[in-house]
Amino acid sequence: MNKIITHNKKLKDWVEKMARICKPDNILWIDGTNEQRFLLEKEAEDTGELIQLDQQKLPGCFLHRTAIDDVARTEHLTFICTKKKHDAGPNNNWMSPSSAYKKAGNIFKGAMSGRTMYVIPFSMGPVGSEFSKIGVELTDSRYVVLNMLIMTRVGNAVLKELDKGKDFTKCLHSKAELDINKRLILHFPEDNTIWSVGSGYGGNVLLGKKCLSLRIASFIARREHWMAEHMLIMGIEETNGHIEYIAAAFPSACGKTNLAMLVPPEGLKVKGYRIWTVGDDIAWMRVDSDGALWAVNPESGFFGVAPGTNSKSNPMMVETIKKDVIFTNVLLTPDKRAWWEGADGEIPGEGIDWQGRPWKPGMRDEKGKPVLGAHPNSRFTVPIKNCPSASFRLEQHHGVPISAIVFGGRRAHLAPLVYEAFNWQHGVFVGATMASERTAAQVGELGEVRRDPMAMLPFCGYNMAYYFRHWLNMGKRMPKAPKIFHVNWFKTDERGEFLWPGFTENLRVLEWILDRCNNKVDAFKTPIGYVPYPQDLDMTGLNLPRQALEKLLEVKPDEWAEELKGIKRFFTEFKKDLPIELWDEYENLSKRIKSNG
Ligand code: OXD
Ligand code: MN
Repeated sequence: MNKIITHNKKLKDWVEKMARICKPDNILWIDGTNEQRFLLEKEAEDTGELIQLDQQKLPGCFLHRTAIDDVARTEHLTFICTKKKHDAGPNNNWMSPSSAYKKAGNIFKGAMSGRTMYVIPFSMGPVGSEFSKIGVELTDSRYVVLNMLIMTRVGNAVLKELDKGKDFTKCLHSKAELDINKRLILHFPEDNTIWSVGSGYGGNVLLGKKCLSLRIASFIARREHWMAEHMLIMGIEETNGHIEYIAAAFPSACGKTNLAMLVPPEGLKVKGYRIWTVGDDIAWMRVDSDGALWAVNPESGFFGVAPGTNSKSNPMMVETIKKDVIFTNVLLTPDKRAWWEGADGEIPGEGIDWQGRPWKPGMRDEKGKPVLGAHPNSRFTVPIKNCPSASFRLEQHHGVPISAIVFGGRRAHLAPLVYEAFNWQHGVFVGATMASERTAAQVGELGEVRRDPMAMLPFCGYNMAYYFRHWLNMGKRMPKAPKIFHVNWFKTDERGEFLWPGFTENLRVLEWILDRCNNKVDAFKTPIGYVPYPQDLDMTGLNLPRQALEKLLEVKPDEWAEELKGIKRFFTEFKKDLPIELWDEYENLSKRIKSNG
């Protein structure tokens, strides 16, 4: 054991107890220093866990490859382990804590023998802030340590907080044999504990992220009256220096990261907007003494999807990932750079693919399908501070005040480009009924609607009916609640072409949202909420036919009547637990649609 010793007896006892189960050869406390990081990077290179990339062009950058059956979050192996099954709800897989500890305990037994157990004390949120929570992750993976150093605030400052007696989330991870049949991602919210075994994929093993900051945090947040949400946070600054912040929730693959660091479109350049990125994935929000909702991003890094990242989709990210990056499962070029499908520039003539095999463009597998250089879920991990638009308020203990909450989904029809909820309760209904249509990129029936309330379906650490109740209660605690909106960047015409150009142009919609928050524009009342008058969206420099805009803003009662059936089916799953207010909102929407139909 190296010399960092905490005075927190509970922590010391727990580390010793876990070491007795996992039987590592050594224990190393991670102190957050660069010296220790360099040593670990060197060791990881020696073992082949990391490949160093061209240090002239990509300083501080490395490549890692996971096992080929360990490339994404494994939701079917992810469990919420509460004493009562009912508390996990119909939205989660459930296992009783006793059988979960027993089952995983058997896999953890001796799993770290021949390896070092790293002890990573980390803070989610600025160290010492009222918003923040501390975790300690024990892991036998250097890759996890090096990623946690990017994604969270790690080291002695955190131990000092623990010395004050602060509680912490006990996070235990072992790669074990990286065997999918012995892989479990277990959450014990009642014990403030996470056990993850048998995986090396980021979303399953960087336990500060989805596991702590969403599943465990959502459970704690309900008890402590705050909110842990799957949301980006961004600021929009006007030329007079005034900044308004929004938080937005979209299901995976709907462009959250791109929106969080949007570059204003050419046509709006004269307005001098500047975007500030606070976070791209998770928001922790509290009611502050001013009665408004304030948000921090608990993370300090991005864990972004590589494919499709380029100067058009996300120019800020292209700048961000030029140094200090750990790439996972991308293509390695002969000149030691990282490449992925949809990257800028020319397609490399050859390379080593994400599975470590020689690769050339145009290769096909035995079924005739193109062989990809990078896995579709290949990732990069990079510090937020590398991002040119990183907010100067990232370390602010109270975060940023939120003017608007934006929900969104991928709908070819139905949902207009943007609409505003009538009030908080109606906004909760809008979030609770969020849905996306399956795209060709996913297995299953094309166009099938998948409900993903508040984009939290895979991340809510308890029964979602209680989560909806919590949202309703939070509205009552806020004299200055943010307004709630819904956007849909993905509406298509009869030929299936997108009607809205998206990306940078989305700022035009955010502009309207903020105008509504500041009572600057009127809106058109429809059965589903307030929709913009076409003239209130600034279209300067955008060649969008008037007809397309009308289609984008259209609300069709017959489509909504169909949607109501899906909503009813979904709500019914929660039986009598579903807050009555949401059924009231359902009835009200139904009546409004009938009287408009
Ligand atoms: C993510 C996700 O990785 O939502 O952020 O799946
Ligand atoms: Mn996410």
